[in-house]
Amino acid sequence: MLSILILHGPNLNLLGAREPETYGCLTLPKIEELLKTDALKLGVSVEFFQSNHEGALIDTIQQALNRHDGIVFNPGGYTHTSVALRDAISGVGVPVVEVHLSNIHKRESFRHHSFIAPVAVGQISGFGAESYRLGLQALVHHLEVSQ
Ligand code: CA2
Repeated sequence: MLSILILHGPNLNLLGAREPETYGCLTLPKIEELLKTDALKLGVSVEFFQSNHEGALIDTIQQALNRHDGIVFNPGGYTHTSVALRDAISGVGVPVVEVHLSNIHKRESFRHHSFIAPVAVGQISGFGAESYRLGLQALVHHLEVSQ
C-alpha cells in the first residue's frame, strides 16, 4: 500500500481561527479528517505532520526517504523563502505535490515565486481545503502510473 505524508508548514495550525476569508473556515484537524476518508477510498495510508520550524520540516522530509512514497506539502510562508526546503526535497528525491489553500498567484507579488515549485511534481493553489484533496489524488495517480 502506498504511504503518503501530508506535511504542513508554519502557521497552518492557526487555520479556522483567523483569516477565514483567505484560508477558509476549516481547521487543520478537520482537513486531515477529510484526507483520511479520501485515503481510505484511494487505498493508501496517510500520516500528518505540521511544524512552524524550518529545520523540523527538513528533518521530516529527509526521514520520508524510507518511510513514504510521496509527500503532499503546503510549505506556508517558507514557499517563498526557503532554499533549504527545496534542497531537502531535491536531495531526498521523494515526489512532492505542492499545495496552497489560497491562489498565491493572485495575491501579493512576493507570494508569486515558489522555491518549491521547480522540484515538485506539480502545484495546486487556490481551492481551499480542496487543494489538499486534489493534491492527494494527483500524487497517488502520479505514483501509480510511474510504478
Ligand atoms: O495559501 C496557502 O496555503 C499558503 O501556503 C499559506 C501561507 C502563506 O504564507 C502562503 O503564501 C500561502 C500562510 C499560512 C498561514 O495560515 C494562517 C491561517 C490562519 C490564520 C493565519 C494564518
